Amino acid sequence: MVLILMREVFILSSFFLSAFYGGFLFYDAYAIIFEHFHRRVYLFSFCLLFQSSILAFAFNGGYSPGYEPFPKAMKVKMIPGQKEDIQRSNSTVWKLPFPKNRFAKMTLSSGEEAILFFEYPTESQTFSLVNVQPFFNECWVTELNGDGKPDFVLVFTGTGCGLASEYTDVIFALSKKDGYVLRGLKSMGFGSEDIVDINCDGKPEIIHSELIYGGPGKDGKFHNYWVYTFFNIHETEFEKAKTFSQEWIQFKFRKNHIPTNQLTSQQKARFWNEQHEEFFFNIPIRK
Ligand SMILES: [Ca+2]
Ligand SMILES: [Ca+2]
Repeated sequence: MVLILMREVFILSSFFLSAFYGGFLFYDAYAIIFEHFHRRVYLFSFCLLFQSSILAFAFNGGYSPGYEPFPKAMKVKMIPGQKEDIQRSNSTVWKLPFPKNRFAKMTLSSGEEAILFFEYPTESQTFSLVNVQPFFNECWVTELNGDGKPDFVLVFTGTGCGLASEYTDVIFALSKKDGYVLRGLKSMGFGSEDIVDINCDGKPEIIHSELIYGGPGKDGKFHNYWVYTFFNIHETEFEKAKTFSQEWIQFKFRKNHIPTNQLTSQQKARFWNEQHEEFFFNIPIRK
């Protein structure tokens, strides 16, 4: 009886720890072990427990450029903001420069409700950030819709370890004649390398990434894939880029930019439909 109880506790705690530390980093390896040992749950649990211990100190970020489908795409000018150091405050403030000694300011106040106060020299707007990742970690000024008025990109990250640390909520403040429109994009490991001009036509492409778990591929093994979808911005709207189709790149724990030939288009469509989450989220204006 005690043994059975210990076994159950062991299995449950392994799964729990694994989930906590973003255990799917080694999902690919597990799938192979799992199949090989005919679904022996002890071994599977042990692997989860083992990697959980390692992942307690796991890396954060930095893998994404290694899988970008167009590593030589033309860079878009992205000017980073400066984070203001505010002691003993629940606000994060980014100051963003652009020509003629002017600046924009983004202030995130988090309390019971996270509020984004957005200040451009002659305009200001307040938005309520409901269910957005908690850490306001990066901010850039750039030009995305070609109207000559600066646009802003704000990156919010979460708390997990391993791959779970790569979930980002990206807020785009897109210029219009009077004020700005905010658009929210959910992506993984979003960084300045995800805004590039792939076809060199002067219009930036926004690269969205998502991790999709594949079933058995052409080689009969299970693999995971980084799936990239491309968007252009027309005025204040995201539109799927017409020139580029979606790219699937196998996750190999080392640099890889080559689209996979492991999956058929039917398999891709199936895995995508089963797992894909919404691209966008709403950011309500606060009255
Ligand atoms: Ca603009
Ligand atoms: Ca382009």
